[in-house]
Amino acid sequence: MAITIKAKFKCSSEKISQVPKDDLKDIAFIGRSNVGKSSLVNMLTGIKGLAKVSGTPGKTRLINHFSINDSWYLVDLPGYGYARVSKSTRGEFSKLITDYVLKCEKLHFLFVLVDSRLEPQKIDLRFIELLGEHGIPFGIIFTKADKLSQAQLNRNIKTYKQTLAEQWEELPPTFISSSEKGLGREEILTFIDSLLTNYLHY
Ligand SMILES: Nc1nc2c(ncn2[C@@H]2O[C@H](COP(=O)(O)OP(=O)(O)OP(=O)(O)O)[C@@H](O)[C@H]2O)c(=O)[nH]1
Ligand SMILES: [Mg+2]
Repeated sequence: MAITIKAKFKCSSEKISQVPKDDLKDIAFIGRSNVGKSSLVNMLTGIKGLAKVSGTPGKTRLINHFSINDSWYLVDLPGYGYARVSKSTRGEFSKLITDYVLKCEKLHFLFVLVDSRLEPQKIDLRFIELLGEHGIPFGIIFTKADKLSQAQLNRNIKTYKQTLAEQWEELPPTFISSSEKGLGREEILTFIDSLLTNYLHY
């Protein structure tokens, strides 16, 4: 049975001092520009056009909060790894991203999206390493699964896990998604539910 949720746009923030001040928890989505973060937000909420999607990387520039069932926030973040971001961007990850991910107390869990078609990308591995250094709880979602065969998908995920295993004793939870096909929706929403109701601790 499809899970129905009530989703509403709450606000866009250009700095972390602007994020909602209530005590609802954030479940956020990050990854390289164009990996499919905003598409996944739309697929999970079931509302096309809730988050803006574009074929051109760098579409999402702000931190976008969407309230879900009035009880938690789903957060669509700007991507990293796209060269033409603002001039004030220093280093590989923008201040907005690092401020939010490393300092924002609302953040409860972060999903890092990686393109299931590609071999492990250095920038994603460096971002994941940063999360590890700061003890940020995260999982990985392999996106755009509709674009490759089941055999190729399995091969790529196996390679990814082997790469992570070189750095990590215990692998993070992983998920497979296709926003085109609705794949992964139930599994991801059920996992989020368990995070929020404390069945799981990360
Ligand atoms: N085939 C396929 N295409 C997808 C999927 N998810 C996203 N796309 C396409 O990938 C492109 C980028 O999607 P977005 O959701 O805007 O990506 P984003 O990660 O939010 O990008 P930025 O906001 O620029 O960082 C769009 O052309 C989407 O239609 C998917 O599951 N399958
Ligand atoms: Mg986006």
